[in-house]
Amino acid sequence: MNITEILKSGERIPSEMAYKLYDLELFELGEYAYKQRLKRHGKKVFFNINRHINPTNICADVCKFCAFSAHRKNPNPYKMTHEEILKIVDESVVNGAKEIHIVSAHNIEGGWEWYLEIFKKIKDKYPNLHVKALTAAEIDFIARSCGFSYEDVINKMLEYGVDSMPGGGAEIFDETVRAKICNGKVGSSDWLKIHELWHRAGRQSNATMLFGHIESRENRIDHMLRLRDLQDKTGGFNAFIPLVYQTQNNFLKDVKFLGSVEILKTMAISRLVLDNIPHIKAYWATSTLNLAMIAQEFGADDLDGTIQKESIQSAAGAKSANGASLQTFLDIIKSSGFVPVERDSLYNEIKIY
Ligand code: V47
Repeated sequence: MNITEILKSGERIPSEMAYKLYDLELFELGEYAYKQRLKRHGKKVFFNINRHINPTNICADVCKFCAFSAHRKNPNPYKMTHEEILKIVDESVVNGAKEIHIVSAHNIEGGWEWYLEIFKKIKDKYPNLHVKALTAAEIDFIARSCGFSYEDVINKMLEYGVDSMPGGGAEIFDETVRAKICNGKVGSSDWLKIHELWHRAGRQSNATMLFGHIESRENRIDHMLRLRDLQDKTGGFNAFIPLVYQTQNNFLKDVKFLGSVEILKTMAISRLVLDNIPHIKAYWATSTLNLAMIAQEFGADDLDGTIQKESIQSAAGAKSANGASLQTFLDIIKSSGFVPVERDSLYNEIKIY
């Protein structure tokens, strides 16, 4: 069978054939990806009411794509106290947040206790608030800095109340590209190993892919296939999140903005290749809300959340610093002919609007 026949059949795309997907036209890819999306989720567009908190931007690593960490293009270092974090959590709960998404830079001043004890404080005060926290990159950093095994850190996460893991730090798994863009950060096989351990502990997580910088199309397919292999083993990934690289205030030179056709092709291909991951998230902070809505017709079914405050992508040029309102989500989803569905962090439906 050739690639079009495989897509028509709806069978799994063999790994070697997945590399041919980018040769197809956007609308052909979109048609197959949309069919898959409709089969799984109908016309529902999922989102949650959440708040992102980034407790520090002082980072031991120097990822070239990052504009968030404090460096000479962003000379504004900060580190929050637990009291400051709790105050933000209090405000977020008042504003209706059901999930707190906490991701930090790599900063061991304060020890592992500073990273983990805040989760216990949040859960003691708000037992039903979902804490999505600690990327595999942070877990690797804490383990290396404190002489822990990955299992040690994961056991502490379970003890201190982390509910699920975000998908950050995956970047691009290809080792050559990785060495160029984020040398010294968690390696690809360790990123996958940490998620595997988390899944084996009975918990769920997401997986990201940062694209649109110096990676090739082949690198993206390879990234998706490595995730598909792990998901076959564990089933623990909820969502795949292709993050569109934002180009400002960082140290990756000569990168041209990808353009919507390539972004939508990548969304569609991820829906087609990742036949075992239930959700494809068009993270509106990196794609814009408009393109994230168009992506709903090219395989995606989720937008992430209202966020309230966003620091990582907006530092690099995205227009996401102040999040989006619930009403904005409802208006754009409905006017695009889809059905807004507020979900919890694990994709249980809370309200269909
Ligand atoms: O891993 C850093 C990315 C990620 C840039 O799990 C950039 O639900 C674009 O992982 N342009 C952190 N992206 C954010 C993240 C995330 C976001 C939303 C939802 C979830 C989830 C996870 O941000 C990092 C990195 O890949 N990032 N710099 C940039 N210039």
